[in-house]
Amino acid sequence: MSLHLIIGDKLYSSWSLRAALALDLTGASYTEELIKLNQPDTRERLLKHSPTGKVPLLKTSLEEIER
Ligand SMILES: N[C@@H](CCC(=O)N[C@@H](CS)C(=O)NCC(=O)O)C(=O)O
Repeated sequence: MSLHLIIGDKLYSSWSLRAALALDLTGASYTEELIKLNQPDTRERLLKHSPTGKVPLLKTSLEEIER
């Protein structure tokens, strides 16, 4: 199963940091995509992935998980 984690800056977004840490600890391989927060295009970029416009978002080959 493929795992693609979309996050914001880990320095500002503890939600993103927690998701990345949790995935790292599982040892699973995954790809990571950073969307810089507080930029003019942040909202537009987030909405391309997530209807809530929030990160983190984990896309798997089966489903998408927001937490
Ligand atoms: N998933 C959490 C919140 C996640 C969240 O608030 N993420 C922030 C970054 S920490 C976000 O995506 N903000 C969008 C933005 O800054 O435009 C929840 O639903 O309670």
